[in-house]
Amino acid sequence: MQSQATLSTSELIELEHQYGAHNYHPVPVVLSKGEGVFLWDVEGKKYYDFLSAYSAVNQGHCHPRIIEALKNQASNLTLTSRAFHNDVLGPYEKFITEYFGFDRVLPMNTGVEACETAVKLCRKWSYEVKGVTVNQAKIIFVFGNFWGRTLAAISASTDPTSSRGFGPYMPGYVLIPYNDIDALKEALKDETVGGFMVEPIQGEAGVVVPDDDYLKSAYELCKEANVLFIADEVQTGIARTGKMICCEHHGFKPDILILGKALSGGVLPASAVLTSDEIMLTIKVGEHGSTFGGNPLSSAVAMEALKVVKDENLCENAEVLGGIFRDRMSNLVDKCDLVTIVRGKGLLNAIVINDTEDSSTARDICLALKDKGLLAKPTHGNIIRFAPPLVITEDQLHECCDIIESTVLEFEAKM
Ligand code: IF1
Repeated sequence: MQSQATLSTSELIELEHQYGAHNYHPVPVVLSKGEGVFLWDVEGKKYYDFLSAYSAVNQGHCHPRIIEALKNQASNLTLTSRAFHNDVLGPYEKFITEYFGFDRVLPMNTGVEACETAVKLCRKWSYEVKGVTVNQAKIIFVFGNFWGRTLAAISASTDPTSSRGFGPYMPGYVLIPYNDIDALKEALKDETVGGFMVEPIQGEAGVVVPDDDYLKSAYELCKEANVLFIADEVQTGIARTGKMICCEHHGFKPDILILGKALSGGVLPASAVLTSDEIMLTIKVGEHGSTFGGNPLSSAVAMEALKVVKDENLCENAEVLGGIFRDRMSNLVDKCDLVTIVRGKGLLNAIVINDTEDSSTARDICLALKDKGLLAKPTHGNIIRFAPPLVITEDQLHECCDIIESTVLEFEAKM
């Protein structure tokens, strides 16, 4: 076998095909280096990253300060388990709760683990504080939600691709349409409901942005009904939409905040659930946990990753450059028939391709973008999500808009 360093794109893809599960259909590029907004493939070709590992690399690939924090901690202590204390967890818990303005944090690893933790907290609070009959608590989710791949998560999914063939499903879930305040009002009449869990912008569903007043109205209805508003900000959080958390755009703080992805700057898995004393302390000793949850390495990395967000003004950059991006894409909508809609907030945006969901057009455009040095991936057939690292400069953004515009126009000309 040749040394790994000299294997070609096709040889490396073949290894995955032969020895790995076939649960993905990646864009045919094999990356070997990342720095800031750039990625390089094994043949040395350079790309702009317009996916940011689904908003996990908001701070840019291999941010030097975050890598330094990783190296320093890794050479001291990586994992104690929670059977013992360590000298990083307490300072991290103080830092992150003050950073986001909550009483307490429960650290986990992946986004779905944090979301399941939020579901468990909501159920426990429903029984011990709200007084719902034990094992009868319900949680409201919305059509088009995505919060991970576990059985609890896919039990809430309305996407057959996520859920088909994995039943039976978790009970106690109520599904209502997204962005429909009357549907929520009706569902909240059920006094066994303990929580409403929602993404402020639906990422996987295709960067679906609700009406401006939807989230605040939903929050107020939940308050009136003594129901917890649970914000899944795994993808929208940590400056991605132009605020530290997307709920900030709407002037409220959720009862439970779920973070993941960019919490570690994409360096290793780190997620967190933040909430009040009343809610968090319903989970008692031995009732929840994780081998790696809150480990010294991810805690040290997460603190530095969050400091970088503020020190480099990534919220402001996302807000300003996101507006420029949508203006440029709106010009493209005016110039062609192929792109019908641009939508998003901050640097979480998407264009909708004028074709059916099952068409290959969006993927073919992404392949053409790849050839021009920009990496993006379609979501749900005819939608292309554009989410570069938040460290992108205005000049780089315009260069990327030029690439997107020329690629789409050339693609349309050939149709
Ligand atoms: C895949 C999608 C995005 C998330 C929100 C929780 C989680 C996610 C809002 C769970 C994870 C990831 C999962 C990853 C691809 C990516 C994704 F396409 F799957 F749906 F971003 F839109 N809440 N999203 O977006 O976090 O457990 O993955 O750390 O499964 O392919 P996780």
